[in-house]
Amino acid sequence: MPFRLLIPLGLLCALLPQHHGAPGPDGSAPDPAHYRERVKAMFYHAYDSYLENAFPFDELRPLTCDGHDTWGSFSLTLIDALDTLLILGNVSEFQRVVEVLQDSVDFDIDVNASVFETNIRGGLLSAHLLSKKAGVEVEAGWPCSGPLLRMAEEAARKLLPAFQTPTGMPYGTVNLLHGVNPGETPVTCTAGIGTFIVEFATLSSLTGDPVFEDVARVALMRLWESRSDIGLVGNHIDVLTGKWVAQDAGIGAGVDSYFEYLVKGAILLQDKKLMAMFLEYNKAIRNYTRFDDWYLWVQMYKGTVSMPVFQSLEAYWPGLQSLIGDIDNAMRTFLNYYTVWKQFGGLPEFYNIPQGYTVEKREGYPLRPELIESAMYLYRATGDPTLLELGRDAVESIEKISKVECGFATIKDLRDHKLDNRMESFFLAETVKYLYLLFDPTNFIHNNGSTFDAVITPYGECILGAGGYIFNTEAHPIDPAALHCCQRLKEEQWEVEDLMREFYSLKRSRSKFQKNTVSSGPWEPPARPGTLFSPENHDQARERKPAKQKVPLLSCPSQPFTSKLALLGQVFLDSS
Ligand code: DMJ
Repeated sequence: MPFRLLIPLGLLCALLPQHHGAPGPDGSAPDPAHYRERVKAMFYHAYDSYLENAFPFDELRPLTCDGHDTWGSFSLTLIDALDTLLILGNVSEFQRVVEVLQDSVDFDIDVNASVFETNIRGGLLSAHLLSKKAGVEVEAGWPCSGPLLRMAEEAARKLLPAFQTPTGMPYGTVNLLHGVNPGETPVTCTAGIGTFIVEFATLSSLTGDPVFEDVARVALMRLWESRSDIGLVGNHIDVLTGKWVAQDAGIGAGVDSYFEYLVKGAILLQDKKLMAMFLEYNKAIRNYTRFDDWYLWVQMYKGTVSMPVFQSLEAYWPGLQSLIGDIDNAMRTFLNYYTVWKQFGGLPEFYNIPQGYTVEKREGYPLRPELIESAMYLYRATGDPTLLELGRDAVESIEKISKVECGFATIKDLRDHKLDNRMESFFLAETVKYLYLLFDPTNFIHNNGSTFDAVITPYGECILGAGGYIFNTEAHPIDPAALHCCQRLKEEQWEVEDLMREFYSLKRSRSKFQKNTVSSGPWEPPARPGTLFSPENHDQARERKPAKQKVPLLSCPSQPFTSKLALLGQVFLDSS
């Protein structure tokens, strides 16, 4: 289905920032050194303002120069920005922040937090693994122990009650003190279920407790088993019944990082099964959703187009394609998306492809990283200077449109550059980091294995820092080598845990387990196929829900799906 883009309004061209940034010496490509400095200045403008005006709140409000809590109440921007400090070379500030976080962050709080966001935005695991490189004096036993690891583990344990469902797929929200609230919506978006394996498997490897990797794997398997006959997954699913509630299939909002984690989980864990799952999805996605190197939204059972829309969040896809070596397709899709950036000087949240214009109420650009992230990966793979040009355009645009005295503000509307009083934590965690890495070819993150650190741990010698870092979906790098540092410990502990599990499962009656399904009690292993996930148990689980909750509320962490419903009304809602 060929799409013809309409020519953008002349007015828009007048509003677009003009590029006066330094080109390369021959005038052909942007000068990386110049842009590295510009990106650093961007980071400190926002970071200093957060510390001065917003800390200890989660986020900076750049228009009113104050702060507010958004996703938790644990200084999220500071945690999210921590490893960017090291990537920018600021070891002293990294060390200072590690101290500050240990003294100030408390996860024992009566707050309803998004399970997905709390997991991905916590850069604690990465910071823990990078702390030696940053000159932090690490304790004996590191990287298998350490204060940041303990904090990451504590936060992750707070999320475990969400996985205690008949399907093993997690609720979207959990109270950090009390567990899952009674009456919590059982409808979670696909990404909110399938975006745990990178962090949770790392945590299991480092701590020796398999529970994290186990729950993440079960959730991934349940999604896989829930795909349609034509091989697609929908957008929201009921985690008690396993029934799809929103049946739009695509690669963007509500689904995105599920696909990302199949690939990254496969690479991190050298897990062929995860890669095989992704490759199967990839086939179905190409068959049903790809048109002229754009990706649309289709009905998951029929493959019919439900929304001919490109979403800003989808711009991670070319980067993901590059990770599986599909460079030609990745570049073609990247160039499609880059035309949209050029049209508006940013990526609108939704872009109607046939009309070649924004979608009503989704004209904003909250300074998202995805297109820059893809440029960074593709530049590593190809060295194509077009990718640096996107980086240059992004720096120029963001500085011109969104820079204010107290930071960088979300662009509410790319058509007139009105601003919103918000600076999401991913701006410092991802957008700035990927920009810097795009322009910094010798950054330690790009290490190709030519250097490494040998570390003596209580479990033997272990190699770290050799490169091949896997970024979680919030751009927190995980050193894959670290997963092998505590291996011996892990295997021994897992054997003991397996024995204990066997012992306790003999003692525990099934009815007692079911009664605890929505509780804040200690974590219990989720159901295996053919056990708790049976029609009989679905009915029992349903009976426990309050009667008034017949039409489940939708819960998606990064973007309320209801906005999309209101806008386009083309989502298949099945409340029968
Ligand atoms: C980030 O929080 C993560 O990348 C997430 O997966 C979705 N996108 C936002 C930034 O756009």
